[in-house]
Amino acid sequence: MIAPKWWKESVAYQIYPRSFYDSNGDGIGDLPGILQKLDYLKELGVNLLWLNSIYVSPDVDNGYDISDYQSIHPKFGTLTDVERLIEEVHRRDMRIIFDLVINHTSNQHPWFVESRKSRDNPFRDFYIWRDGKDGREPNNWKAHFAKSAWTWDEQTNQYYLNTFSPFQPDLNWKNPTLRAAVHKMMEWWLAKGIDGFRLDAISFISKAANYPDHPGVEPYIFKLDNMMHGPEYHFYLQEMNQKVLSKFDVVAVGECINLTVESAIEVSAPERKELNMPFLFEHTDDTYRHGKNPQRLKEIISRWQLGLHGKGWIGLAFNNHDLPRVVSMFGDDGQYREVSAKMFGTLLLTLEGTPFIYQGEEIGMTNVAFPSISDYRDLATHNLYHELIHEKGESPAKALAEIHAKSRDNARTPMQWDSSPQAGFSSTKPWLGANPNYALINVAQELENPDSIFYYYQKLIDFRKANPVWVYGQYSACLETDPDIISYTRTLGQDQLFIILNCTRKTLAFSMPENILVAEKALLISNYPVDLANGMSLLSLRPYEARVYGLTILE
Ligand code: TEU
Ligand code: CA
Repeated sequence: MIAPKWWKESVAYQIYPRSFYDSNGDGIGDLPGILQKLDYLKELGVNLLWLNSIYVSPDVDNGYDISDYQSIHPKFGTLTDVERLIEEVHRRDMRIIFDLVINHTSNQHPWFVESRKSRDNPFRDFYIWRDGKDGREPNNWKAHFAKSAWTWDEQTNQYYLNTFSPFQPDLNWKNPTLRAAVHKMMEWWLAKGIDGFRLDAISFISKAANYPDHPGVEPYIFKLDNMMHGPEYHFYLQEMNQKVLSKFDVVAVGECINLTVESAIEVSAPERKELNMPFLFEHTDDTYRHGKNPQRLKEIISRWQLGLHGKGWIGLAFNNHDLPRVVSMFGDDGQYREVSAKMFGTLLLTLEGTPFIYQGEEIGMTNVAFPSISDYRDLATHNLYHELIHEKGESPAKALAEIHAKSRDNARTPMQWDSSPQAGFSSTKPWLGANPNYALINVAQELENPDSIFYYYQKLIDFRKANPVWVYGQYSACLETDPDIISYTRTLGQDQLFIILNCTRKTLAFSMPENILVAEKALLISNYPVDLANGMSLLSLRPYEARVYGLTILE
């Protein structure tokens, strides 16, 4: 039996505040806007909110370059707004976790301003400074959003390490004074009543000893191996747990990179006292890089469900603020948008692991295709466009097509509330254009349609909150050899779910697994009308058809 925990039983919802709801007409989502939409989230049924970074920041990377961890960027509101939001969330029996970006700060953080002043400044060792080697950077590491992971600083004639961009210098976690300062800040937030953190890019806080070159010949190489999971990684997580997290009833969700089942167990096994769960990314990494492939998806899902059960825990998501929209990347955002959105919602909410719904996923929001690169705001998007054209020699048209498929701005267009101008998100031009399809895809429309994606998610969430087998049931794969169908059971005591999902736009016949005796009356939820008279035969699935049956195992 898996130890019951509130964060295992929660259904989470990720809010990207700057795109959620603009309450004061400046084109940017804000905290009072979230407050005004709490009842919408309560109606959906989610009970754990994750807010992306809202701290003071020069906003080079949309708040992932923090210059004050304990103040709120004025565009989002004030600390009083935060305290009010925490209170209102708790009053609705919901919980709220904040982002924690502690692998790096902004280059305008006072710590870095001091650190770069002189080599003997008290804050020098809050960051990672190195001499060049043979007149070049200390090694050949490439950054996520820039050519090199090292930036030359003229004030003291040394390089500093920046895993992401020159505006985001990496903190030096080897320095116990730095770690203590981070712990103190974390405790300050937890004392305000938030229910935990999502730890941004946490894998990178420990690098390979002495920052070795990546093997290879190009001047800069983007391989993550040496940049993360270094020798002190688990010590830092155990120390953080022991000094901060263990003092509160909170959840710590790690944005951990390149995980295996084994390394996920290492960070989430309760007896290791590190994090509560990492996010699963293997499925989104695979589809992002190699395109849709139900067979690979089902292999990944199965391996993780079977490998983690009873050993560790995982956060599940099919999209977030860094990824394309699930219905575009995994499903079909054209003819089968609604049924494929519901199908992937069924997959998300019937697996073991805490499900994270990303804002707009519950109404089937899609990727956007802006006509020009100048319509995009994301630092990574502009960096990718530049690299595609100037390093890979691609045409602007081909580069823009790649941007359409992969840009992080696909997930950051304003939440589509209704069909009024700017999708009802703001009374003025938003910081990032609204997806033109907001006239057809919006919350108002969904709330009027009893068969909407919203109400389908609401039903799945209700089932999950009411039935422990949805949370704790042992996963067992079915129809494993079928390349187009993902099917499995979840079993807890005598309760059993049988889930079957057509991951394609084809109509598929299948044979019922021999140990599954299903009567139509056992059907709990489906994304197609159940119409036995007109041919919804038990043994064939329509495009993206999803079914969940509730069974009782007779002794
Ligand atoms: O994302 C981390 C991130 O971009 C990497 O995990 C990347 O996805 C992986 O290394 C594969 O390339 C977090 C935030 O979610 C993102 O919005 C920030 O831009 C980034 O960290 C820097 O803080
Ligand atoms: Ca605003």
